Amino acid sequence: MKPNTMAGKPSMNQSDRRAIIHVDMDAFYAAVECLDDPALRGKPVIVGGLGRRGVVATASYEARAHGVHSALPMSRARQLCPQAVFIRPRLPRYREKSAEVFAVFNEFTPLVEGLSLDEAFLDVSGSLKLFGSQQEIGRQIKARIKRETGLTASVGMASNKFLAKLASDVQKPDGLVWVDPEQVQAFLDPMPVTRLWGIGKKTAPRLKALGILTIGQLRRTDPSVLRTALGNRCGHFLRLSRGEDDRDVTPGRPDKSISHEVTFDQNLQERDDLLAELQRQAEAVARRLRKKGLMARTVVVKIRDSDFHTVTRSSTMRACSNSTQTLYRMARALFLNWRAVHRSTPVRLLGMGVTGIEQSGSGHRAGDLAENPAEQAIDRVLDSINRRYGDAGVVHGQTLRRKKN
Ligand code: DCP
Ligand code: MG
Repeated sequence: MKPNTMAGKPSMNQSDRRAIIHVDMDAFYAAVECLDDPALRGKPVIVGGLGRRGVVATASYEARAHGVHSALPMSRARQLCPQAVFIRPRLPRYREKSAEVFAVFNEFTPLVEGLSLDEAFLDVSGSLKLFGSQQEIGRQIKARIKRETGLTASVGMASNKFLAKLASDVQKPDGLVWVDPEQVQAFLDPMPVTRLWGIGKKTAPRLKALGILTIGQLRRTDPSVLRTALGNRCGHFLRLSRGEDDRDVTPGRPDKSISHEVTFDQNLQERDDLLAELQRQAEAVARRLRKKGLMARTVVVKIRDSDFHTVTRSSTMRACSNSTQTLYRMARALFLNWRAVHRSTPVRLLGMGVTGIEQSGSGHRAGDLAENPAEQAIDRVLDSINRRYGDAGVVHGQTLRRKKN
């Protein structure tokens, strides 16, 4: 990499100079099936539950050409692509291949944060002297994955997690994309605002009403105008739109706990605003659990007030869950308990997460246990829409729900 100064604004630490790589395997389950049965190669292959209420876990790119994608009901997939080969998931085999992929990662750096069986962030800042440039490392990782496992990966390389993850996606499948630190703005500006984590069903239309469709347009908008649409998270989105993201690569974290939190630009006091944020976080946490085929038993809420007092409250359920509404109801009760004794205390930071994480027996179908089937169906539909149109594109209608109650 050229020794250069960053195009973007300097941030609080030296995060801009880090070398972060995001790797995501292509059509992972389907690719493993094609590897193990060469007769499947080049054909539409659909992996998922084959029962009456089964859903698609993934589809080969040949099947995607017919509109088949993850989380689609299997009955619909059969209509769209009847000629496909339909296969029940073999999770133990995918775990085996996943371990081979992660073994490659570990040859390049100990700083590997696995997000799911087929996806990880790597911080290779400390590996540059040994292996050459970040681009050289990305190329080598991709080549070694192909050689060791017979599978293709898409690799994104950048100075932080946010940019690296976008980069791995832009040329999928078999992609290899480096975001030049001098070209961050050119890379981000044409992308739709929904690529910014947290821009969803409620915020995207508000931005559209202001004529803001792309990240570039958002970045160039006067913050005081932007605040009318984005409220308290305005600063967060502006930082992302400039390509700034200080999050560290945290090895080994995800399977012990999954959480989300946000520090507000200005302290929040309104009960409904706080609950809406909590709902958003429950949505993100539950979706991540479902994507990884996991369930959790304990819900944790974290609250920091305007005096910097931080409390965490947790509650453990009798059964595990990965349902958005179940996790939200738990988090809501914990938060309202706190609020009952802190009536008008302004909140500076709010977060929710889960611990006590277990594999869900069915792999990727939510709710082995006593969950409400209607809520499971909603989760499935939202997962499917969000997977097609970008994360956090659609969320549960907190406002509607409130009125109904
Ligand atoms: N998966 C699942 N159910 C989902 C989403 C994913 O069972 N709703 C499983 C099957 C996927 C694997 O997780 O193969 C990895 O998920 P990805 O989102 O990375 O999707 P793919 O790897 O299949 O495709 P690609 O990354 O090429 O888009
Ligand atoms: Mg993948």
